[in-house]
Amino acid sequence: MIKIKKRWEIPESEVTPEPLYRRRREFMQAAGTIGGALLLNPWAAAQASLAIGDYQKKAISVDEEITDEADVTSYNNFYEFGTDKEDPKRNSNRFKTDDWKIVVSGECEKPGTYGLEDMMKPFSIEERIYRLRCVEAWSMVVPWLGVPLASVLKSFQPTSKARYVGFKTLHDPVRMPGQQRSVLNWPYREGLTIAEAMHPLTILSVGMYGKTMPNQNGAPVRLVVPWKYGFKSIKSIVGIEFSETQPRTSWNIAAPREYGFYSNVNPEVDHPRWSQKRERRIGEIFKRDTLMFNGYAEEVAELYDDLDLAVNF
Ligand SMILES: Nc1nc2c(c(=O)[nH]1)N[C@H]1C(S)=C(S)[C@@H](COP(=O)(O)O)O[C@H]1N2
Ligand SMILES: [Mo]
Repeated sequence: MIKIKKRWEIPESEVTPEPLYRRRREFMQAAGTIGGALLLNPWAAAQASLAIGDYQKKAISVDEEITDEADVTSYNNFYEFGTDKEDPKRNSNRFKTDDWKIVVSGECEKPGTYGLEDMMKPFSIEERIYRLRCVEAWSMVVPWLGVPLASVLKSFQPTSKARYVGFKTLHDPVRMPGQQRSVLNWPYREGLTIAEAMHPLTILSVGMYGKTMPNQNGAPVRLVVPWKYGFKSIKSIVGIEFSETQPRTSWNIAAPREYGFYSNVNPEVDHPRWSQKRERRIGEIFKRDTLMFNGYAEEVAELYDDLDLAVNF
């Protein structure tokens, strides 16, 4: 059977740390020998080997070099742990994400409270590796581990009234000390149209660099929406709500003139206070041109055929 790869997918052998890859092959062989009847939870298996697998930067880039892991995990925006780029790493080291629950509500047939592991159980390791560009004033290329958000959302059976999906971060000022100050209207909220949420490039991510998600990057589960500015990729998700009307989003509430609902990467539309034409790739000295939809126009431009992107920024 020949599987045609989408251009953002990377062969698993190229991004999987060697020990994990070998263990997975052994696991597959073991599963094969007893007729595939092995009742091993692939999610648990992935977690176990990911914890062991020391990511070796073996990941050969398909078209762009992966950003240094140390940079991606030490230069962060995560206001729940402070507003400086160095704060999230420093202030999140004791954040516990055991027994994580997600409340699913609104326009769907299967609302309820789901444990993260149960939610992820149906998905195999093969679905979990993506290397995507992410962009803001800085940009990076990260090997995310995750599943298409669409696969997860479909399991909740959205109704025909579900035109949007809203997301919420944990609100717990004790565990997330940054929430003791009202720099944003807590909890952090984000949203997507149902078409954006169902797009195969929208990822529900549980890890990076062959490991479980570091706290500062949004443990235990976050969105990755690679054709949008970074703030759309909400971290530490505890709520998913299907709705008929457009959900409110934190940055739009905070500064509606500066941050619209769509927030697609668009070098042609300036932020009111700065140009969005160029970006600095972390680890590089010179800036580079920012691409329309962060280089994913081929995949996502059709979602916006009917929209004036200067108005719907
Ligand atoms: N809950 C929550 N999610 C969040 C943020 C935040 O402050 N809180 N910051 C956003 C912003 S502004 C960016 S640029 C990205 C940064 O993700 P990274 O630290 O993994 O690079 O996370 C986004 N998700
Ligand atoms: Mo950001």
